[in-house]
Amino acid sequence: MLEKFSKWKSNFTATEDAAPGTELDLDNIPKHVAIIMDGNGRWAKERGLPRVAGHREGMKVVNKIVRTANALGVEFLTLYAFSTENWKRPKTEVDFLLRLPERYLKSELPTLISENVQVRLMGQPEGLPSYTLRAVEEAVEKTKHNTGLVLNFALNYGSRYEMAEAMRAIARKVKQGELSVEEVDEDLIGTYLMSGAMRDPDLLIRTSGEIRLSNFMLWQLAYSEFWFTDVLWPDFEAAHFHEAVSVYQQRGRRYGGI
Ligand code: V07
Repeated sequence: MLEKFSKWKSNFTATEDAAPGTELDLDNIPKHVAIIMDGNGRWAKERGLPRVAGHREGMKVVNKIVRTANALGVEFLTLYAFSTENWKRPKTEVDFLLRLPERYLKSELPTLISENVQVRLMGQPEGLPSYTLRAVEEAVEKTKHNTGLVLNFALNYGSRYEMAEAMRAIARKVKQGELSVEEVDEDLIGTYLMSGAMRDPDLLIRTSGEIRLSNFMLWQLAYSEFWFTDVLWPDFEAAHFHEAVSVYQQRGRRYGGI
């Protein structure tokens, strides 16, 4: 089924509709999309605003993209919200960032619930302030039976740490005789990662022109398509998401089955 994207088009503003003629194959939507939401600080700097103003604006975009992904039928959306490296930033910025989950959920949790979204957390809970954890855990709890889009927030997440933790857990099992060395294969390692039973991302999006992974889902992104854009995260629109999906589908059509 190749369907012109007119059904949702009417909901978009002129600026959002910046990819004219984008046709999306609704039978080939990437099931898991992961996003590195970069460029909030630069967006603010360009406007003479404090960095935190960019983060606040970026939070509004999260909302928009959750809606877009859900409408397209994406099953998993993983958002890199706070990395283990982000602790190096000025304390005022870190404090502001770690208040955002609470702020976001205060206004959006009822909508997420009514839209059948399931919230999940990926990262080290230890080290996060109690107000951050409390807010996210409440959202996880209240949406755990929802069957729609899985909205997976990477918070205090680092991929190498995640892999080291998995190795330690596996080594412990082997040492205790609960697991044989031969049983340690790629599938088993995958289940020990924080992404657990989630399928690997089909598509990675990174905004703001940086072409690197920055310790994000190194294992899980082994076979994913990557799409990079210079657009800063606060300027990211539904049309950019559509463009990424469109590029993903073209790549699939070109190389699939060869
Ligand atoms: C954060 C806004 C998006 C751009 C990237 C950095 C700033 C939403 C959340 C969030 C996290 C967990 C949750 C609900 C919402 C968030 C942080 C930063 C730390 F359950 N946006 N956002 N968390 N930014």
